Amino acid sequence: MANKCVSVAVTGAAGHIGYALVFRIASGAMFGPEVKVKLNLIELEAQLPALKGVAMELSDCGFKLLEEVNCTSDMAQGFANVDWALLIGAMPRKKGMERSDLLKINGSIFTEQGRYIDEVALPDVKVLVVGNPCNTNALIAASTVKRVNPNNFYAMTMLDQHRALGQLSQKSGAKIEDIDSCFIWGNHSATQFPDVSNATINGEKLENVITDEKWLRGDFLRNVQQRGADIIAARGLSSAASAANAVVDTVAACSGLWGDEIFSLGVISKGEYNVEPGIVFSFPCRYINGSVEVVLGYEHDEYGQKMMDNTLAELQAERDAVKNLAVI
Ligand code: NAX
Repeated sequence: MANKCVSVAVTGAAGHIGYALVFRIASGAMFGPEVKVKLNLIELEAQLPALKGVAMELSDCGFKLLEEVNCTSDMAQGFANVDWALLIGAMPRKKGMERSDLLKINGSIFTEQGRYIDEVALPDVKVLVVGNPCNTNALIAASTVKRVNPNNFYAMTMLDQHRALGQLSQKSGAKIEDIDSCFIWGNHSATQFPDVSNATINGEKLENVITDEKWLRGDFLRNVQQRGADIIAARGLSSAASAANAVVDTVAACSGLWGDEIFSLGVISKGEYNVEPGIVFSFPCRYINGSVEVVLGYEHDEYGQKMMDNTLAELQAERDAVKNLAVI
């Protein structure tokens, strides 16, 4: 019998990822079969009719764990008393749009959302930013808060980790469950560093199983970094189900449902691995004693350090751009 209830806000809930996500949350995939859920679905006003359709379908699923569904374009209502805020809605880059325009528009969206979350969400709310550029959007939202702990703002890189595992599994023939310790460092972008230097396959060092170093530093890297573009080229639409699955896994891992398993997550750096404090950077993380912590002790060789420096430089440039635009 479920007693506990978790309240979750989802922005962009009528979008592609939102539509692939909300049914899985309501089914219990995110918090387990013992926890009821209340969904606050937030959309732009123009999308409220479509969102109503999503709510109708949720009602038609007979989910036993679903306590309540609220649809709104009002953030004060949508973020009120939530335990989790999943920030998926964002302005996509359109043809002819400058990068600075995109950062400015998303800057104002995530500043506003951060402020509302700070005002009306539960004090220990956790926030997962998916809308791109997700690391810098998380930084923008976290920079607005006074009451909520900014360290509770995360950027999603679980999808990149899953993409890397898929590639390694296909190359080696090993099952996903037999591959360990492959993590994503840095930005959720083409500069990300999918790092296999600490990875194992069936307990054996990965580089002893996949000996094709040219592939590891070539196609593997490219396939993970460019997977989003490859999916768009194949499907004509961007990743949605796999992104939603990564949201489910990230929140589950950050809620302790993965035990002490290590996973990739963008968090505000406190200077770990010589990453400039304040940058939202993806590290190997673990849930410990009720919170998420960066796992220390991994080492990088010269190649790995170059990859780390490169992705950090991109994140610093994004941070400087939003600073120059007076977004933060
Ligand atoms: P869609 O365009 O299908 O849906 C976005 C929805 O958000 C739309 O329904 C729109 O009305 C809504 N929206 C826009 N601004 C809003 C606001 N201020 N408040 C509330 N709702 C708002 O995009 P979708 O395919 O669902 O992707 C959503 C975001 O995820 C994009 O920014 C995308 O780039 C990003 N992604 C991030 C990934 C990651 O791993 N971090 C991977 C997948 C995805 O590319």
